[in-house]
Amino acid sequence: MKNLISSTIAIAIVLATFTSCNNSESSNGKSGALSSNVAEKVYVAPGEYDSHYAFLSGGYSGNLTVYGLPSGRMFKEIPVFSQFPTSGYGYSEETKPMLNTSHGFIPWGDSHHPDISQTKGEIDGRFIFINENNTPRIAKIDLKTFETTEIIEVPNSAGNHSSSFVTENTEYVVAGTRFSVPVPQRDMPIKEYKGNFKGALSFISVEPETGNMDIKFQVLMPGFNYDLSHPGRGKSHGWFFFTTYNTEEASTLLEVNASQNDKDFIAAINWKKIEAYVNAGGGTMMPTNYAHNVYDEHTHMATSTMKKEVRVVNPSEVPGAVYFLPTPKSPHGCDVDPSGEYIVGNGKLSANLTVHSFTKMLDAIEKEKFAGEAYGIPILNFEDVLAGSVEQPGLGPLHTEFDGKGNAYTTFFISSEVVKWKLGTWEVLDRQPTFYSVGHLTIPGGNSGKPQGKYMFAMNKITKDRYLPTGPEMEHSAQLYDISGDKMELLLDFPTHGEPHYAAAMRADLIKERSQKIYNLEDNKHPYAAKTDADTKVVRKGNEVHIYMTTIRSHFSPDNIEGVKLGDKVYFHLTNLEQDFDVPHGFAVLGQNSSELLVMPGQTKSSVWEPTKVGVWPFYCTDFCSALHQEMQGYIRVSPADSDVPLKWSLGEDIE
Ligand code: K7E
Ligand code: CUA
Repeated sequence: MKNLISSTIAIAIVLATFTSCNNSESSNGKSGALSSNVAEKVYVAPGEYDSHYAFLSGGYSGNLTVYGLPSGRMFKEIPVFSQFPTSGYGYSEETKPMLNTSHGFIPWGDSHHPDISQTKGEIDGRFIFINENNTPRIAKIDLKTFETTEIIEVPNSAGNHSSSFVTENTEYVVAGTRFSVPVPQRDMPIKEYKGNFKGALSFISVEPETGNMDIKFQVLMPGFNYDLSHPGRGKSHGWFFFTTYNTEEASTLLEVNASQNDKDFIAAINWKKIEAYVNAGGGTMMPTNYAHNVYDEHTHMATSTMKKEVRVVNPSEVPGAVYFLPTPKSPHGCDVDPSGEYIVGNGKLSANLTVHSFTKMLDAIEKEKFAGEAYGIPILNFEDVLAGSVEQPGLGPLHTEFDGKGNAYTTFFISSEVVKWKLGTWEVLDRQPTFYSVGHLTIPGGNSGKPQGKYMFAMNKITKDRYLPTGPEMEHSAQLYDISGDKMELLLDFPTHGEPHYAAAMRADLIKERSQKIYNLEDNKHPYAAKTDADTKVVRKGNEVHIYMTTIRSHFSPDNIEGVKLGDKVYFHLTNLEQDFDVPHGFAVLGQNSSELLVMPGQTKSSVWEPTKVGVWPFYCTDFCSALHQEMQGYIRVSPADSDVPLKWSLGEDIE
């Protein structure tokens, strides 16, 4: 492997050198002219805007990062599945419920595939969804506020990887399981996996107006690994496609035992048919447990509800809804072209890239030409559904995206390159090295019927020598290419955060116009909000002390508090009275272990503090908000548990 990678790098460097010399327009044969020409293509002058947003999954950071293209500048990290002290997400009383699951409070996640909501097959920029792989969940981020507003746990799933991809009107966000498990979970010998474990494919409905998610049904499939998925679109709208591996149903040493079969499958699911069955009362309600967490932007609070049952459907109940398309060999990515006709199976261990035809698939189903069946699910003949194959395009294909002009772009992990090829003729048109070992790639509008051409970026697993070293670990690296011409042109390297398996990107205009500037203070329905200084107070309820506090440049109200005792649980409820764009205030008190808070204009956030020592402790604003930000501070006095210091608070006068 090491040798392979180093020789790949050597080839890559040779190729890169060759390319630069070749394209150079300068008379001295050096690449200066090329560099400045390329620099112009990614240069966004100070104060000007990027043309595209890119949302990169954070992998094991559990979050989502926001970038601008073509500059590659990072704008924001949106906390999703992980506690985030930068904003207080997952630490504040309001957001803790977002991280609740049937396994209790889980402070982290492993996110892989963001996908933007769609209307009529086009990206609409309303919401972005992302999966959590480890403790299966799907999150929704509202692109008006760039806040995570909903997280739903996915029961009966394990390794929620073939997720989260949306259908062309966002009817569903779909979540498939990578690991099959006993369904329902129970104590049983691992060696009885084969034939007994199940793979749940979950169809989570998205309410058109509100975006509210609900698990409509789960299809309980044979115990394979469901790796990636994509929706049908256009003519194949109503179907969903999942790659599988480990059709051998091995439970140990999968690197050998799951690579035995010459072909695994792409599972084709006619979800419209199953939906109709379910709407007519079909399926079975199965007792289970999963959390559904919703953030309300008026109360500024999240609530977590435990759901008790889920509807499951066995494929045998709905004849004609599920088929298997033989696909060589342990396919990873499952990608559908913008027309909906071609389904690309990226066989990791296959020499050729296999492309299936949706039309041929329907035809073979119509004629009932089956090669056999697996657990009652018909298997189609490979030759009957094959549209064509790209012959020996590279080594280790992982993922494919499309430019909407009839071209496809596939990443090759082992040969470290992106290969452009033509749909229909299957000829290779171009190849460009990546640095190094590319995983996913993204074209804006990638998972839609209307890709938004021009740029493609590759997300690479190994960074090595691309930047100044930062110790043994380097952040992963992305490479931006211009794909508007016949040949791909490398424009830019930029570092990414965590492991950005996949990214969703789109033109900036739609999101930019809808972006919210403040929360309206009048609409604030938080039960502990103080909307004017007159509403501020301190209330004791047994050993709980609730401080209703406001912030405005440049003070807290109140800023002197006495009467708190050891053993008290002190809740600071901060309402930011500002109504100007981008003027948050922060809050932190000495010894606080629940993280600071960053409170947006018009918002209320709460932090709990359990003082451990008697004394007079300062609190301050953590965000440099004005020329007098350093003056934005106060004191809270903590007395012994048996003290009789009365509860008092003030601003601008001494507590007497
Ligand atoms: Cu990294 Cu899509 Cu999780 Cu391939 S996956 S690389
Ligand atoms: Cu408010 Cu600094």
